[in-house]
Amino acid sequence: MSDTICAISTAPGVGGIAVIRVSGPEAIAICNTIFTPKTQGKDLLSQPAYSIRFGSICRNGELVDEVLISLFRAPHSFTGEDMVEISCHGSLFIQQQILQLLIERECRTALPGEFTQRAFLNGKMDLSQAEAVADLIASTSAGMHKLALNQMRGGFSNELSKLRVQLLNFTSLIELELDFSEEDVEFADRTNLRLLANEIEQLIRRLADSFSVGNAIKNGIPVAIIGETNAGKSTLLNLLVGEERAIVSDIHGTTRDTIEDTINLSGITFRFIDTAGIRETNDAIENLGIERTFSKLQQVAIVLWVIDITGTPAFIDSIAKKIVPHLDGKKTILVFNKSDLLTAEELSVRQHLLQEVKADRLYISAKQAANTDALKHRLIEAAALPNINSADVIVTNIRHYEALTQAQVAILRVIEGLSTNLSGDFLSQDIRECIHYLGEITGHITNDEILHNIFAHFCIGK
Ligand SMILES: Nc1nc2c(ncn2[C@@H]2O[C@H](COP(=O)(O)OP(=O)(O)OP(=O)(O)O)[C@@H](O)[C@H]2O)c(=O)[nH]1
Ligand SMILES: [Mg+2]
Repeated sequence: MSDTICAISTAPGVGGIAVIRVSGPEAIAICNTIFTPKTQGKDLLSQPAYSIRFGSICRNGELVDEVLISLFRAPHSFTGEDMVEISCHGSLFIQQQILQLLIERECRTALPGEFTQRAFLNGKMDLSQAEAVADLIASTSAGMHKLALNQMRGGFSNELSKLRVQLLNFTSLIELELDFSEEDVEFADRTNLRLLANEIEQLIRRLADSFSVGNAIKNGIPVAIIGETNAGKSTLLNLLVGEERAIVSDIHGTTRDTIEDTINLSGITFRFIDTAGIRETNDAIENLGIERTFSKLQQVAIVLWVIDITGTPAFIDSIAKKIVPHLDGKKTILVFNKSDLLTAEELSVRQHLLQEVKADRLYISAKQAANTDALKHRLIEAAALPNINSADVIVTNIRHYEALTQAQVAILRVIEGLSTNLSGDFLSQDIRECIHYLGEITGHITNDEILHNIFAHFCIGK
């Protein structure tokens, strides 16, 4: 890791200023060769850490820009290495010229996430904290922001690390017993081990359970828009997300595949899923779409069931027979659409439709955007996410969730093994497995593939 890397860290394009970051053993020396300080003699080599210097950068004798240089010295920097941040004017041309100068002086352009990867490898943060940096940058709602911030500041990984170390101590003791197996000694106190295993199991369970909330906050609460063909589902999706995401037509069976888009309502992210309308059809592709509708339905907690209110009661009942069995345990909102086509009197006659279905009901016109604010209100109520405060630990990352699930299986085997007096060698195997999965979360256990997958999704310059 001896090379020095550089990248433009501000968003691509023109801005008021841009920041170019340089990190590595030669960062200060290289930047010193392109920088002329305003005050003579104040070169970068003599610049103290955490200070800013004003000066100019020239290329081939021509002034490129006047810049500010912030300087950090290892190990007290983001990456843990010597670092320089060049703040220049935000012209694309200036940014490219400075980058070019750095590359000519043996700086290498950084890979996505490479600064953060170095921070991780230099022990400045653990892996789950590094991942939180990416989440923080990507956060678009108050909830996502808070969760990412918690995780970046240590979140649950500190706690997991401590328990992991305690487990490691126990396995070493148990493994030591194996060396003295003739003598029937017990170095590892089984009562304490049982207490620790229970504590770990409870923590893992709490973290794994928090994933459904964490995932909803991070990726949006999934809401399926379902119903008969031509009911106006795609019209409603377009209206909710504020753009023409799905094709709308008066032909039955227009939507064949699921279409998803997210919006933010009152700080909550919703992920709406428009689906293929339900009807009897011989069209193979449409039938695949309908199958997909039902499988999507399984994955959501909230359902918007759209009904063309001008349909006959018999028809509406026939569709209900197909849909109702799939609504168990879901928050359902019956959305009677196309109410613009009926008079108030006709509407009131239809109040009894689907009375037997346990759901909220609303009369709207998706086409005329009538009563849709009420619908948004109901959605916010239905979402009812717990308020997160800064002490809450909530898992948002599927990689962590999967590792937690595996760790839980292992620790449950340890608990079981302790109660059946399982021999030390088997016990230590299960403990080691749990240690392994906990280590995957914090980054004590990694391999190049995991690291690559994580950091490849970062922006360049972070
Ligand atoms: N009058 C009226 N027409 C509507 C309303 N909502 C949708 N429509 C019309 O109903 C037709 C079907 O709308 P879509 O949104 O494509 O219906 P869909 O439920 O997505 O249909 P499929 O994709 O075929 O399942 C279109 O011609 C829409 O313009 C409404 O509130 N009032
Ligand atoms: Mg549609």
